[in-house]
Amino acid sequence: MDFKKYLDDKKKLIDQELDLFLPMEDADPSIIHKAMRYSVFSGGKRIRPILTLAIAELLGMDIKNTLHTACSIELIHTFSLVHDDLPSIDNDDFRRGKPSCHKVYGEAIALLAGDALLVNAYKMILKNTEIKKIKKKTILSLFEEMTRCVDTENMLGGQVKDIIQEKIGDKKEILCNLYKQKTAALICASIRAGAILAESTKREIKALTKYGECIGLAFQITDDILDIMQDQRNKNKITYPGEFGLKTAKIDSEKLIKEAKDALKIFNNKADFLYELADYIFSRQR
Ligand code: GRG
Repeated sequence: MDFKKYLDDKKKLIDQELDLFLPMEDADPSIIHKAMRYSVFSGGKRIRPILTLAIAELLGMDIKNTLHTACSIELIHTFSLVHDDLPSIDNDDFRRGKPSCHKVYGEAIALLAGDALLVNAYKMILKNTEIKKIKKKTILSLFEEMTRCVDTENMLGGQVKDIIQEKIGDKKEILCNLYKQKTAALICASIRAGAILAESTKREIKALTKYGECIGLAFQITDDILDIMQDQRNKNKITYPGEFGLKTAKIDSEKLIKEAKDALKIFNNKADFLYELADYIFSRQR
């Protein structure tokens, strides 16, 4: 398969759908809508929504019926980045090489734009009610999946741990738990959302969850490795390569990628994209 073309084609579909769905820039009050669109269309790779589409497609679902759910995931991702960059959290002036949302629109508007992106993620899940083929029960399961992912047991809790920097206990365990909550949870939810939409079997969802957990953890370790190699490291933060060295971080990340691929065995040769994506996560440059 042409992996790059697959990514590009799916990214276009996702961007079109997000553009159709998000309030127009001039809708009153325009400043928040400008801030939301600025953050959504600032050059993200769309890995998470592409995963939702790819899984649903793998399980036999028509891609056009998966776009609302995929875009909802991207809106949650963007909300988390806007809030993460705020001066009171990570205080990052740049995101994807461009000034971060609060640098352009101010802290108060960036905070509210993040809130609005999260609310719009839920609105987008609700849009699935317009698709006859999607059962109400499935939409409820999607709500449950997203809520569990954002809640304090996952992203919000991970973000809190990132701020308070727990020091008591086993360092590897502390860091891996934080990464699972902060980063892997949304990657895993993107995958599980595709499986939920396609009404997958328990065996399929178990295998895909394992795949998601492994690539999710590898994704954050690789992100930290790239921070060090590209000299963008936050020296106040404990990270996997910072604690255990670049070599160990690379070895452990590679092990996770292998574990992820092993989980795909039940799909025989149908999961080409997922194998390639696992390799891409480890070898990407950003
Ligand atoms: C109330 C602050 C608050 C929030 C929700 C902020 C938060 C909880 C969670 C965020 C956690 C976070 C920022 C994790 C980092 C994940 C990560 C490695 C992001 C980069 O992902 P890419 O490379 O980004 O897919 P692009 O730019 O391609 O979209």
